[in-house]
Amino acid sequence: MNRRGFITQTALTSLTAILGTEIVFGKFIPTDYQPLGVQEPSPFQLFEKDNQMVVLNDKPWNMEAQAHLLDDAITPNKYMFIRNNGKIPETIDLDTWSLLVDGESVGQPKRYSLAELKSKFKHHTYQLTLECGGNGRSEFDPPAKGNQWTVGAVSCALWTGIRLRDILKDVGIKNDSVYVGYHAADTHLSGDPNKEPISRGVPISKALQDETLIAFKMNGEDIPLAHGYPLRLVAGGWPASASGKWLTGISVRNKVHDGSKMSGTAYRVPCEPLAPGEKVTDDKMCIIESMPVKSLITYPKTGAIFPIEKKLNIRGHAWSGEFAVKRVAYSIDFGSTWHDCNLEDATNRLAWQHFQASISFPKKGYYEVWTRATNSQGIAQPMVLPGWNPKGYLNNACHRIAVKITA
Ligand SMILES: Nc1nc2c(c(=O)[nH]1)N[C@H]1C(S)=C(S)[C@@H](COP(=O)(O)O)O[C@H]1N2
Ligand SMILES: [Mo]
Repeated sequence: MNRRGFITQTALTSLTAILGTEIVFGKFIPTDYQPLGVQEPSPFQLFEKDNQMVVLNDKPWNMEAQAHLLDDAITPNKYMFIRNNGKIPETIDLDTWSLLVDGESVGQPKRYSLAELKSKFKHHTYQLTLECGGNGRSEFDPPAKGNQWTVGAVSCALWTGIRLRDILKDVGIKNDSVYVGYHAADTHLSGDPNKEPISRGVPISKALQDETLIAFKMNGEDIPLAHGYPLRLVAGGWPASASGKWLTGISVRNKVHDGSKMSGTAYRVPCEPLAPGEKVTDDKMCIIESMPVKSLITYPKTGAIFPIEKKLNIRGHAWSGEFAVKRVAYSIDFGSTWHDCNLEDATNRLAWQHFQASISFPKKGYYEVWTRATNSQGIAQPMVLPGWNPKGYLNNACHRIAVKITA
């Protein structure tokens, strides 16, 4: 590493040779940063092909979108990532499907049929951001086990359902309620019927928010099977693992819910920062709550080539868990200087916000466009990787795309 913390001239010369064009702001590349254009497979080679969802695992099914597929303001069903911990329920009988509300903090458990839920309570629709806690995991070093999500495990669909709060009121909950845990109809990969693949939830304060829904529609239609048909908990802005699919039960607990994947390193991060690879004991791990501030460039697709005459209009989305995003800025010089994008307000709380910017490039060559969002608390995305943690959660580094500008 040289003293300035930037890449050496020798390294820059070889990168330029690989890219076949000048890296215009190459002197600003931080040491240890590998430009996107020289990674394998090359974004410039992939650009023409590759316009599909990417399957990361088929046992269980897990697939993610590519950034450019998430260009719509509202994520269409076909571009919504799928994250399953167990096996999708095989048969769903709508006539017998029911939701049981029980737990220590409920006096008398109560069971509702689907028809009762839909007729008894008022319907609400919100656009809600759901991002997997492990989105961005593939970048961590040392690597973390699990699905190697890049940037596409995030969605912002329209969800219609009833407020969890309204049901809890109907059942009647005690003053000692602490947490709401979900139970679902998917089955454990081991085949053991007594094991739940996942049973997480949210603290009572989150459960009582206006936007926390028990949903039966996604984008105006029945929820697709992979996304939780016929009933799903949706707690926007939190790790999507809190939003139980194929919902059959809600337990109102007088302590933090202790269902499957609520302990150890599952959906938990060190309460205090760790050195990469450092060991940590369970009692020093904290449950992930509101997701961190983040942005995604959805146009252009990484690997695009543009002529220098025209300005490049970039666009994308930004979100920040429970908070609003106040600023999105872009950089074309590896983070040395930043320029504001236009940023829209969200349609409702917990929905992502759209940004655009019009960029002129000083000369032909290789560039990276980076975006960085800052939330209402003044917290901005880190330029590269944030704190290492054993399961590779919460990578909210600036989004980066590679472009070539030609004469
Ligand atoms: N019942 C059930 N709910 C679940 C899961 C699951 O495996 N089973 N996966 C969770 C996780 S980890 C995520 S990221 C989201 C993914 O939601 P999606 O597949 O609809 O995008 O669902 C959550 N809800
Ligand atoms: Mo997840």
